[in-house]
Amino acid sequence: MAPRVVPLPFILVLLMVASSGFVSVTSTPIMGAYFANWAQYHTAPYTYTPENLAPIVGSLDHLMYAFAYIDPSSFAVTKVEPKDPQFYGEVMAYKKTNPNMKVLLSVGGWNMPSSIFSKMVSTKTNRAAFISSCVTAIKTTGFDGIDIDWEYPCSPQRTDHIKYSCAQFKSSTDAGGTCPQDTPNFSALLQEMRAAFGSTYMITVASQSAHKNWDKFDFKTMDNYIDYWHVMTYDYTVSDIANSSVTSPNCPLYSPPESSVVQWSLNYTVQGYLAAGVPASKIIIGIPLYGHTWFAPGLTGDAWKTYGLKGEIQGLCCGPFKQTYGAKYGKGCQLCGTMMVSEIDASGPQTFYDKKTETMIAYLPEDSSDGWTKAGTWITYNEETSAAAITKYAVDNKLAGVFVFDTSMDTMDFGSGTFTYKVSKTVRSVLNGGGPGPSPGSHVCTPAAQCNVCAACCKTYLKTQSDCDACVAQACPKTNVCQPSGSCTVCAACCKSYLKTQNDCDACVKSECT
Ligand SMILES: *[C@@H]1O[C@H](CO)[C@@H](O)[C@H](O)[C@H]1NC(C)=O
Ligand SMILES: *[C@@H]1O[C@H](CO)[C@@H](O)[C@H](O)[C@H]1NC(C)=O
Ligand SMILES: CC(=O)N[C@H]1CO[C@H](CO)[C@@H](O)[C@@H]1O
Repeated sequence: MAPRVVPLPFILVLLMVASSGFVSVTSTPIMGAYFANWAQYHTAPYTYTPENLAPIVGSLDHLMYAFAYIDPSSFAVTKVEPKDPQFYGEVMAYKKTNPNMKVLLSVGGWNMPSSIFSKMVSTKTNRAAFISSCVTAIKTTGFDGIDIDWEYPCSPQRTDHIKYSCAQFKSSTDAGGTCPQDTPNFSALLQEMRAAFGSTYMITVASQSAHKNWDKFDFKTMDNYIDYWHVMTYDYTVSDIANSSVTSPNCPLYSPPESSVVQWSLNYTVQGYLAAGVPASKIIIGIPLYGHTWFAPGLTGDAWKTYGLKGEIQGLCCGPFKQTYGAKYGKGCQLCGTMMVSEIDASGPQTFYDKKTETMIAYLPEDSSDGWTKAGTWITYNEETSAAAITKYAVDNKLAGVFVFDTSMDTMDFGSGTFTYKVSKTVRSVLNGGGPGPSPGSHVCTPAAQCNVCAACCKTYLKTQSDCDACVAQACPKTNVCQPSGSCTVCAACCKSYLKTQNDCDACVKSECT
């Protein structure tokens, strides 16, 4: 190749880009996860507290503790659950295991009235009260920053049905946001937060996936003050509302072709953000660890392997959700029309991977073996294959990373009652440049959705299992090599800089990587 003369301005631009930190081609993308403080109320064996985080913290860069609220009169950030102070300490203690993990306190969430946020941001005095309470919370607990989850600026009036169990509800009326003032006021909050936080503490914003809602963010201004956008790229459709009768995907990577169903997708949201000027290097996309369920009994053959099916009102949810299209609430999560990945696994449904949307469809032609989920339950969800495809999309589009919502919903080993985190570990593995983490003892080549063998063997021409096994035997190192600065050939959970010796590495692999 002839040497090329690179014009000076181009070099200057490169240097500027490199020094501003916006482009960092060598760093591994970020893996984030939300910890849910209400998962302590999941029924056994799904009960979830900070101790259950142990097998996954080694894979995480960011952990968001969800949620704290805002006191409606003082505008101070406040705890929600009685055990929060204890849990804060337990979560923070994991920084000894993974010193690089940043822990953020996430404020808001769907159940916190939008009107409180709207009022908090409306005056400089209220904002200052909130910000100083955040600084106090950070200093007293050791949080690395604050994640703002306002759902959402300019939201309409609504009634929140807060679910504690199928039988127990609290309903509160949310006056909604204030339009158009919420938009500049939110930016003002972030600007003042950044002034108070300096560069020491992080600020992230959990943001909207529908155009009509993200339009209420002043992206360009807000982006000056925040570290990352946690884009909530899920719940494109839900079933626990009165008018959602048609089966549709929860978190499709690409829009399904069926014209009767939701035409939004993760790709639509990400491309929309990019077009609106949000830098890819600040976008962290979300993968839900739960599915939405409809009741569509009597489907035979392949009839269930599609979207746009007409659901029926099953009537097995409780209270205000009884007349919605959500199928019976998950046994552990107790949420109408929702099943956690662990609950879906436990129900043992038929599954079909829909390549067009890169999501899984599941169906129960008969009552589940655990006796909970009824015949006729149709489920849309994201498991390992889907998570790998979405994570690969994040990598290919040079996004900042991926987060999961939430850790309590990932896979479990029901025998031992421990969480196995198969979906989260897949995300980590693909972010690290590998395929999904190896399932014990088997090499599975599914190149289209990444494969769970070493990167050298993720080749599309490896069509059969025996080709795959042969490639693995030849190309993939047989010993566990920890090279955290480059790529290591062990599962992501063991790629830690403090694993200095081969023995430490092998011991970690033995305990963490199956
Ligand atoms: C249900 O109604 C809400 C409120 O009118 C509307 O925004 C939403 O698009 C409707 N959903 C469906 C699936 O028709
Ligand atoms: C992704 O979104 C962009 C922008 O909306 C669109 O042009 C493109 O076709 C989408 N990709 C797929 C595979 O649907
Ligand atoms: C910066 C800004 O636009 N502030 C507005 C916040 O909202 C209040 C009322 O809701 C307005 O009076 C402010 O002008």
